[in-house]
Amino acid sequence: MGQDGTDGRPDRKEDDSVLTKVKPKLQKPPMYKVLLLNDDYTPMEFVVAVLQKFFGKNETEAVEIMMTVHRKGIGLCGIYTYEVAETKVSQVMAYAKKHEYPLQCTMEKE
Ligand code: TYC
Repeated sequence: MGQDGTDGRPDRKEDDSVLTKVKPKLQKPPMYKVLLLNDDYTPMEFVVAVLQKFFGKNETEAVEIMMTVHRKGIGLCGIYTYEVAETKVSQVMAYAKKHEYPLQCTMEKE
C-alpha cells in the first residue's frame, strides 16, 4: 500500500453503488375496472345486494354506488387484476341471470 492509502482496488463505496443501480425487473400487473350498468328493470335492492355479496361493500357504500349507476348510467364496483375482474363479472352475470334480471356487468382496462 502507498503512502496515500490506496491499494489499487476500487473502494467499498464505489463497489456498492454498482449493486444499488441494478433495476428490479418486477412490473405492476395491468389493472381492470369492473363496472355496473343501469337498466330499468333490476330492483335497486338487488343491485345493493350484488355490491355487498361480490364486491365486499357495506350497506352505505353499496347504496352510494347503486345510486350513481341509477343516475349516471354506469358506476365503478372495484379495480382488480385481469383474472379477478373476469371472475367478478362472470359471478355477477350468472347471479343476475339466475334471478332473471337484465343487470349488466363489464370490465375495462384502467
Ligand atoms: N334503474 C334501476 C331501477 O330504477 C336500478 C338499478 C341501479 C339497476 C343500478 C341497475 O346497475 C343498476 N330499478
